Amino acid sequence: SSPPPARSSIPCLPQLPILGSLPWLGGGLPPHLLFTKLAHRYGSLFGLFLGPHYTVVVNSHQHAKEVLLQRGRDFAGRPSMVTTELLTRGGKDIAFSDYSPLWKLHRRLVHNSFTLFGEGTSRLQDVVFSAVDSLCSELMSNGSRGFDPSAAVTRAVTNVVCTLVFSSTYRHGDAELQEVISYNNGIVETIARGGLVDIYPWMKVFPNSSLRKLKECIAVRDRLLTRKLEEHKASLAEGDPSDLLDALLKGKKGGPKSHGLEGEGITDDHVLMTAAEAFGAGVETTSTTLLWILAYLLHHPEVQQRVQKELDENVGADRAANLSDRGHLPYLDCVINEGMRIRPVSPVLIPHTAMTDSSIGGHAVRRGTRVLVNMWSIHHDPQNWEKPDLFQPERFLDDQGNRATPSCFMPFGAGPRVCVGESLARLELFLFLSSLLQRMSFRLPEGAPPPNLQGRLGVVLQPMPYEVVVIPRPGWEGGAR
Ligand code: HEM
Ligand code: PLO
Repeated sequence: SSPPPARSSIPCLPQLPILGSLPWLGGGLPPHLLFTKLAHRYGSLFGLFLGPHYTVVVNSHQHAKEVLLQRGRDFAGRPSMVTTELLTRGGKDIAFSDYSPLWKLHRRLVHNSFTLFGEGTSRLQDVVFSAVDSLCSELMSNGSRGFDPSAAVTRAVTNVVCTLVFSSTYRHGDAELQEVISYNNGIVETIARGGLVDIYPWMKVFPNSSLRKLKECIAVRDRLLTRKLEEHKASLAEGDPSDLLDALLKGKKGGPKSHGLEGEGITDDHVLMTAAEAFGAGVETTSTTLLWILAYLLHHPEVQQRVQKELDENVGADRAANLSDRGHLPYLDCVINEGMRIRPVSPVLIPHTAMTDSSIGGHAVRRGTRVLVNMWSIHHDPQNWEKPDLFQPERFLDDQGNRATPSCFMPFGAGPRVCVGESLARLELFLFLSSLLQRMSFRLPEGAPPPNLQGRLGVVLQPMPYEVVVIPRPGWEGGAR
């Protein structure tokens, strides 16, 4: 119905009706690797048809900056997808909702609430500390036995998010906590098996059983969150909000009228979807990043030792590291950055769309075009990084030993759609890793192979399961101080 998109001179893969470029995509590679390979053949900026949808793929950091920053507004739209429409009640969330004045207001409200609860306050730190204490004792309870750390890490991160969103803290084995974890796992398994880019929509007919499971998990999620929401409404008091739900309920009262918006503005549905998304985004990404970093530390014991030396020299063993130590722990920051560079959990970000006619690299791009930013290829481009496939945290230090962050490092995206949880995530990563490495060392179990680093793409890029042995460091045998 709509006119064919202007392809101008962006090189484009061949296409057939209905199938689009599918026959030329080869078999099986996940999108970030497939696009990196195609970029060698077609150039770093190329187009293809995903079914009927003309899609431009950006593989260089210059073009990524145009799309995300310089013309960020033009490309701040999101395409509509069947599964995410279900997940978000038709886009009443932040991440999958198309650009609109209401989305902007909503995003700002969420951002302000995060600032209130996380960034810069000691509250988040206390919340993380208590989660870290139980994580440490849980990890150490395995003695010298090898075990898969992922369940414990997920539980700890989930606990942090539960406290921030609705002020609940759970003990190990709590039924409600288990419910949150299991519905979340169910959604993760069914929503996007090969990333958020549906490359093979025509072959991979979404099986009915998956759709049923997705709907069931969403129903469990909604029941739990609705209950929390009602409790919060009933107890909403004057004064400072005590968690994200409180803050959203209060912010919502500011109302759309005062912002000159038509319609109903921010509704209960929006509040609910935001809470749900804070969980999904907060848990999957942060726990996966932690597991990637642990996997690399098992491959590089010398890096682990250097972090521990930095902690010993700047914090000591008498107290837990805290946020005020961050400035004195540059190497730990480098390890975190290098982990997110070499294995970005969201390797092609979330799909963007052009909201108006615009351009990339001087080539015209029509309104409605989908744009994928391949952060994987930017983070592995030998023009940006020396030996990009090696794990070398020092690359984030300059000659004087100070932190240096190259502008082609964008694990959280950039511009109007940049991750709203970035500071929260960085805080959590810092506090979790500093506490863990201060208290214990991670080793491979006797005779076990080091973790497979290839990764598998679900809704995020995850490491394959692996096992560790933890060894308490002197003074921390009991897990906590
Ligand atoms: C979006 C990365 C943690 C909430 C994104 C995007 C990336 C990203 C790449 C998409 C940017 C784009 O499409 O251009 C990460 C990483 C994290 C992390 C690497 C941790 C290591 C979090 C946390 C939260 C969060 C802790 C919230 C509690 C969101 C939301 C969006 C988003 C709501 C959608 C923003 C929008 O579309 O406007 N994140 N994220 N993220 N993230 Fe994160
Ligand atoms: C994870 C499962 C949850 O139940 C729902 C959910 C909400 C937000 C999504 C998240 C899932 C996966 C990771 C996403 C996040 C938004 C940003 C984040 C896609 C599907 C990124 C960029 O990785």
